[in-house]
Amino acid sequence: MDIATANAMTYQEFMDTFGNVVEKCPLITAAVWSKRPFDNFLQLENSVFDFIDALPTSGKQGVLRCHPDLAGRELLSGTLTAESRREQHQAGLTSLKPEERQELSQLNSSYKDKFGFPFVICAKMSEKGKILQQISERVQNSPQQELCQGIEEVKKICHLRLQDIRSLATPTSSLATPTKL
Ligand code: 2AL
Repeated sequence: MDIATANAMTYQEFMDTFGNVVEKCPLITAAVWSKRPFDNFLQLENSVFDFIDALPTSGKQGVLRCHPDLAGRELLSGTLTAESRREQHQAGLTSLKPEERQELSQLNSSYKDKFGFPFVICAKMSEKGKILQQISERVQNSPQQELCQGIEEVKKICHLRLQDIRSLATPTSSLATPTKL
């Protein structure tokens, strides 16, 4: 897809395409729509990041809370978003051994008890061993460090989701010249 196609989208098309670039935070996409036209995808991405950066602490915590646990309840019940399912699958979290799942579940709980939001990491840039190591280490951090780190991970996830959308073929329907009868 090219940026001209994104710029030409109606609000609904834009939401259907970009609504989940930040997990379960369509409000961010809805706000960014009014920044069109974008010169390029980097500018679109930066508009998302600027919105997140401008949020107060409670808003950033809210963004983190919209993320499902890794290998958590939603994965087991099949209720993850399509993007999240692909990411968790790619990191090997859909094929954990029972003892690995239990370890991650305990670490997820300890992390949430301490910080009040879930552990967030860009799963596509990690694999299960690294994720277990990272959560064990990051649970020792301060709340401020983890708020910043978690938001950095949200941005990495968003960057890769935007890349996936960009690599989609430009829909021919929006470019096609109407057939003359
Ligand atoms: C996720 C997710 O759903 N996808 C990803 O990369 N990370 N969740 C999380 N808690 O880190």
